Amino acid sequence: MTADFTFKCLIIGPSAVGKTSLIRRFVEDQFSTSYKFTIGVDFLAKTVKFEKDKIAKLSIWDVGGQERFKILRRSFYEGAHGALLVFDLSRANTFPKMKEWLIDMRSILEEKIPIIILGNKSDLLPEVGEVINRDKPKKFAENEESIYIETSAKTGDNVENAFIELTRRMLKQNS
Ligand code: G3D
Ligand code: MG
Repeated sequence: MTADFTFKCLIIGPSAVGKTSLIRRFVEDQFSTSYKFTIGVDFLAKTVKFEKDKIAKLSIWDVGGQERFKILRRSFYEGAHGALLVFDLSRANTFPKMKEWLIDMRSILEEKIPIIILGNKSDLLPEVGEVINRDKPKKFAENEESIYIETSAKTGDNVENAFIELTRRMLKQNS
């Protein structure tokens, strides 16, 4: 089957929030703690069925540990149709850092693309408690005409939903 749409999706956010793990969970339905590959920009593709007989192909780009190499980011951002912005529910400082990523992306992309805000590692909430007031990401998402979703790459909770919701928004913007 050929894809009706092909979308470039970015996954961005500070390091160790679970970007690589989220992609792996979504694309391969796996989680492993010994899998460390992010060198440069990773790229994985997956097709998503969004209606009966309709499929979209997502190419998912992970900026990886290249926070330092600003110069590489232009080609990373360019041509993107949507982005998942990730912070870590167990580390409060990752939320403000995630916002800096959005500012960085917007400084390069002229068009306003759909974004989804992800609070990842929701499985740790019972253990670490609420280290960040979750009204904040909720409000932030509302202000950005986005939505806030809590995910766990470890258990798989909401991971597929997040990608499908982004796909839905990219379709809306591009059809
Ligand atoms: P990054 O790609 O954003 O840098 P990684 O993040 O996917 O490499 O994940 C960083 C660490 O967080 C990894 O732990 C990974 O196993 C863990 N992690 C990712 N997602 C989740 C999650 O949803 N829940 C929990 N509990 N842990 C998660 P290590 O120990 O390998 O560094
Ligand atoms: Mg990574």
